[in-house]
Amino acid sequence: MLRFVICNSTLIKSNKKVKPKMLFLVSLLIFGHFGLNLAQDRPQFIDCYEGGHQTGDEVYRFNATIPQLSEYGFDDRLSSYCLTGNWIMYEHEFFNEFNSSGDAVVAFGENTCGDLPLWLYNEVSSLRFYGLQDDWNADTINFFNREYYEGIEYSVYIGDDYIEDGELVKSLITTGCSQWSLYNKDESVCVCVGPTDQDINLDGTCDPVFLGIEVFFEDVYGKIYKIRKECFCEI
Ligand SMILES: [Ca+2]
Repeated sequence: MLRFVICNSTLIKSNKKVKPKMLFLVSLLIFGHFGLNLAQDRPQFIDCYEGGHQTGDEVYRFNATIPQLSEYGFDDRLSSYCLTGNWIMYEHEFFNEFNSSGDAVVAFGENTCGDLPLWLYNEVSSLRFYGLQDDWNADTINFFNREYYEGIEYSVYIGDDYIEDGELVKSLITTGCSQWSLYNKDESVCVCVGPTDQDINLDGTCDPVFLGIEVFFEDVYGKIYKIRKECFCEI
């Protein structure tokens, strides 16, 4: 039985079996950047440190999806980070796709730093961003083939489109402030996802929205066929 807890802007999921499975969302957006120019591009990067509180002899900067940190000699070495953008750090290689009991940490923000929770210290083996690389606040919807944003991120959409493999979608993340309409093939089902007006931050940005489709949208689970930017579903 999974536990799914949302406290303020911190999201924790854990599976209390022999090896706990946890997902930890750190919101780092709230303070300190109210004066930003919203038109400014915000490329995504993550600086990885071996020691806590951004210490250690070397800093590894990544700005791309890294399925195997071992290729960079940094497997199971990450303890703290500084980043801009939307990043997920996974316990196992290939984004936990082949390990159903893997842990993961989600962190997002602008030029912000943090330490991993102790249960992921020196355990991270893969990492990736979601959304657009060159502007982490751009409007996107991102689909994953496993619950909790693990496995293959096989689709990123920025506008209206059709999806061929909707049955594979197990979870999704939206970035930016747009909502999205998800339809089944005959459009008899329509579900809107994404932030609401109440979710807009003081600086005009929106935090990512994380959704497990099986949990939240049973009607459209396994049947997503069409995507439209903005919400067109009748309430
Ligand atoms: Ca590992």
